[in-house]
Amino acid sequence: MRASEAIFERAKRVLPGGVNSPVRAFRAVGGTPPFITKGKGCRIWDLDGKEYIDFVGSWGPLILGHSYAPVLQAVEKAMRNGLSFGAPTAIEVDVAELLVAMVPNIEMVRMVNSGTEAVMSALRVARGVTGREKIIKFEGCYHGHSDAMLVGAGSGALTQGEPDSKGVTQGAAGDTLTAQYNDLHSVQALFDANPDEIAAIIVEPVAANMGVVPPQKGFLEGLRAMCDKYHALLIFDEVITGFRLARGGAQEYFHVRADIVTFGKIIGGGMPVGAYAASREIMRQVAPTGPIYQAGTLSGNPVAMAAGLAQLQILDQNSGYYTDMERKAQAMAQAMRNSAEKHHIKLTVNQCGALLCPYFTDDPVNTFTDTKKSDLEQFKQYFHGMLARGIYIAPSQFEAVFINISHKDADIAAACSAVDAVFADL
Ligand code: KE4
Repeated sequence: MRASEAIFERAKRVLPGGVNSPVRAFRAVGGTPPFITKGKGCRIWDLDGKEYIDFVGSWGPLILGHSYAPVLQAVEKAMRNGLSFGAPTAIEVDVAELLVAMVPNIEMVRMVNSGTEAVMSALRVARGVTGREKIIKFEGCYHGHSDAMLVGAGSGALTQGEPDSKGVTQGAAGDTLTAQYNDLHSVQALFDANPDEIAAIIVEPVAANMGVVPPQKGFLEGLRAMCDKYHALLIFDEVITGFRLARGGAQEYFHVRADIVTFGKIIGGGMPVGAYAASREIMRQVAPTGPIYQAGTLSGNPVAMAAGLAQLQILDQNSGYYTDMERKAQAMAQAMRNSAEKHHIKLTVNQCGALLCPYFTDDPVNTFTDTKKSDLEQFKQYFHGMLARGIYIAPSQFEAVFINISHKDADIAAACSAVDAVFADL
C-alpha cells in the first residue's frame, strides 16, 4: 500500500484527516485507507493495483455495481448536452414520476443534493406544516450532518465517539429529543412530556448507522400509531433503505406508511442526489407554491438525474433483484455464524434485506445500547484481516455490510472464506 500511504500524507496536509468524509479515514480501525482508482462490478482497485471485493459500494449508492454500463452510457449522453443549466429539464420530471410510481404514499418529490439536505428539508417541512418545533430522533441513528440531527448521532459521529458535535448550538439542537430505537415506551415518554409540541418523529426504518439493527415487530407500527394519535408526522429516512430493502423501500417491506420520506444514495446512481417526498397536500407547502423555503443551485442536475434514472429504471424493471440480494445476505450472515461457532468467536450477526452486520458479542443486538457490547478490538482485527484478504468492508463497527446486485454467489463465497480464515486467527 505504498502509493496510498504516500498520498495519504499529502492528503492530511490539505484535507482534515486526509478525507472528505470522516469515516473514510480509518480512525476507528487504524492504518492507511487504500486510495481507490477504479471500480467495475463489485470490485475496486487501489493505487497499488490491489483488487478488493467491495461491500461498501460508496456506502450504498452502487447497488448495481461500479461502472454499470447503462448508467455510464446515460451519463455520457447527458453530459454531451451540457452539465447544468439552473433551469427546468425534462429528465427531472422523469425521475420524479418514477419515484412516485415506485414508492408508496408519495405524490410529489423535491430533488436536493445529498441525504443531509433531504433530511434537513424534510424537518423544515414537518415543522412548517404542523406549526410545531420539536423533533424526535433515535440515539445511534444518523440522518446526515445538519445541526438538529447531530444529537446522539450514529455512523461517523459514533465512530468518532462524538455523537453530539461541537459547534452545534443549543438553539439549533434544543428542539431535538432523543428516544431509544426499538423502545416505544421511550417515545411515549417524550410525547407525554411535550404535549402538542412534537412536529415529527424521524427514524431509519432499519437502523443502519449503528451497524444494522432491524425494527422489532410492532416498533414501526407503534411509531405510526403515536404519530396518528398526537398529530405528528412520521418521517422515514430511507437514504439507505430506499430502493435497497424493496422496490418501494421500507414502506413496502414493512407495510408501514410514512408521511414524509427522504432519499439519497441509490437515487443518484453514484452521483450527488437526495430527495424528499410526501403527499401533494404536504409538498405544495414547499416554495414556490407554499411558504416553506428550500432551494439548490444544482438540485435536479441533469447529469446526476441521468445516472439516477438509469439505475432506478433497472431496479423498477427487476423486482426479483431484491429476493436475490436478501438470499445472498442471509447466506453470508449464516456463514459468519457458522465460522464463529467453529472458531469459538462470540458473534451476533444482524441481517435485514440486503443489509447485514456482525457484532463481536454473544448477546442479541436489538438496541443502541446492545451495539456497544461488541468487542471493538476484535472488530478491528476482523476488519484488517478481511482487507488483507481483498475484502473491502466499512472501517467501522457502526456501519453496514452492503450486499449489491453486482455480488455473485462466487463473490459471497469468497468473502465467507475470508471470514473463516480471519476468525481462525482471531
Ligand atoms: P449524505 O448527506 O451523506 O448523502 O446522507 C446522510 C445520511 C442520511 N440518512 C441516512 C440514514 C444515512 O445513512 C446518511 C449517510 N450515510 C453514511 C453511511 N452510514 C454516509 C457515509 C459518510 O458519512 O461518509
